[in-house]
Amino acid sequence: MSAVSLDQLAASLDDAARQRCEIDPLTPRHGFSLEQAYLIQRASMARRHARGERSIGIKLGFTSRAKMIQMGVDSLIWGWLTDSMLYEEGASVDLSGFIHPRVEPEICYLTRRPIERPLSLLEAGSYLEAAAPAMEIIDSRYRNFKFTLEDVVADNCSSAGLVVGSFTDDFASLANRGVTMRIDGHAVQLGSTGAILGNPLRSVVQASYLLAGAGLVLPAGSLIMAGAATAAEALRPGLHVSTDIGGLGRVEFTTGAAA
Ligand code: OOG
Ligand code: MG
Repeated sequence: MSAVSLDQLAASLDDAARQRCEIDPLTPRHGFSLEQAYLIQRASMARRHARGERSIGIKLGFTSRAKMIQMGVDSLIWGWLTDSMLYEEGASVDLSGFIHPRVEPEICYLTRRPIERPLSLLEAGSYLEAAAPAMEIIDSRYRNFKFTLEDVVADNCSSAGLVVGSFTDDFASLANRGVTMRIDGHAVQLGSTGAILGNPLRSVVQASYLLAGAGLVLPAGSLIMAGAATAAEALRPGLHVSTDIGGLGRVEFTTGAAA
């Protein structure tokens, strides 16, 4: 770790996100540990909270092999979601707020009880209220979307946006459902919910372990994004994007016209 403080690294990532300006990965110059990366993530969230943003839940990353392979990393990670990242289903998303956004198909869970300890797979369902088809809009603050595991954790796991469809409380059997993401009607990613840790409910189990390890409690009414089932696709203006998930239905949004 160089003389630059974790707070300064958090500030450079936060500024990059606000100015929509990509930066070089931090680890080659500042070499920090995974533990320090989560401290940088927390410090960058503190800056968002100071500006009035509110946490609405968490996201898991790299819960599928497709994502690990696409990004060249091999460990599960987690980050924070805030109210400013949430887009209405069907929204027109203005891409000028992003650097080089990508979209990926996900499942979003809504918690019913506070998650305050590690949960088993059998217990996890009773901590949830509902599930919805969702898409995450990720946007790395790093040049060319290239990073190490520590870099991406420090960057709040590329969190930038999420679009969540209608919730259903009938989410008990989502272990092996088809996932189709379409851009302008063309299927661009096909997969299965089974690609997410074999069963997306395992993302909730993993989240419970990660939260407990960090000494945190996730309040009832929080969102948990389970992680992408497939690789991500680049976004550009003027697109219609949809994802269909068996048992959950469709979620869609458009990207605003080019300026
Ligand atoms: C990191 C975020 C990974 C997922 O669903 O696997 C992620 C990235 O790909 O930039 O959100
Ligand atoms: Mg994701």
